[in-house]
Amino acid sequence: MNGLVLKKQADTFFVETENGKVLGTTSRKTLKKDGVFVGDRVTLDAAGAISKIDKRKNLLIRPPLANLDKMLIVVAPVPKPDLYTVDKLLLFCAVSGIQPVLCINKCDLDEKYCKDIQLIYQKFVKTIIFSTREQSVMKILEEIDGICALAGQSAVGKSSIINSILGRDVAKVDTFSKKIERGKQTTRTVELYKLAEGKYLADTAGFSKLDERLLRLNEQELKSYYPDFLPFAGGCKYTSCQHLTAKDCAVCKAVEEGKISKQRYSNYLKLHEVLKNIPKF
Ligand SMILES: Nc1nc2c(ncn2[C@@H]2O[C@H](COP(=O)(O)OP(=O)(O)OP(=O)(O)O)[C@@H](O)[C@H]2O)c(=O)[nH]1
Ligand SMILES: [Mg+2]
Ligand SMILES: [Zn+2]
Repeated sequence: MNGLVLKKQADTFFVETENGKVLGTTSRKTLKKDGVFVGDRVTLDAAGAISKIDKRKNLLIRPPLANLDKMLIVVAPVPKPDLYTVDKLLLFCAVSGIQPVLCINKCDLDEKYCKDIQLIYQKFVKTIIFSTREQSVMKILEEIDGICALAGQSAVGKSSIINSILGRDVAKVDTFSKKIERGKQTTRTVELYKLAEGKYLADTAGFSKLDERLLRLNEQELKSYYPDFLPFAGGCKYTSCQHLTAKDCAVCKAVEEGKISKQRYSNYLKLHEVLKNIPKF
């Protein structure tokens, strides 16, 4: 029998089987316990234990999740958006071949602010605005296909998205914290929720650290992952231009003229500096 691993708790794996039932099971001794991940498509033996893991499309270590098709990057007016994290996540998606969607939540608080964020990103990434307190949260469901994961700062409303779509409280939400500006990291593990047939969404504790794959990136390659820079890059005097100084650089000029977001550009410089200073081996 085939199945999909939805959750791991101590030594138990919760697997959705072909007939839609969820089984709590273990893995056969021949498979290492830490070798089975949420998102794995597996075969169960006659006793119901995991005996084989299908070849993976991809595997993330932090959070531990296999076969990711899409990443939903969540931001909101509160807590104050950290767009450097958003840009790192977009870079991570580009480098890993994962499709990103920018999900701007809590539009009930400040719709204008949400639209301002949308303006920065909508030219090069699919962007939706909604609130988990309104019917508009269902826009998320349209974006989900296969295995998707929620990413973003603590307290932006990732777990609330799952609860609102399912219409019941399955994912833990922080309802008492007054410290919403910082978030309390209420969600600490990865769990895949089935929202509809073929639509799975993982609640995660976020993807805040720079992934190893990003750390291996050469700073000179960085510019090729900025789809908003590309239309202007042809105008730079040198093809090797890394868009660091205004002299002879068409990307810098576009930033000056407001055609590229200043924030995106300053985050690019920040990441460029980080990557440049990491010893490569
Ligand atoms: N006003 C408003 N508040 C919301 C909305 N969605 C979520 N919240 C609130 O935001 C707070 C944080 O929500 P969570 O769903 O726990 O956020 P999270 O992203 O899962 O946070 P972590 O698990 O800590 O990463 C809660 O108090 C929610 O009630 C929304 O659309 N509008
Ligand atoms: Mg959460
Ligand atoms: Zn340039």
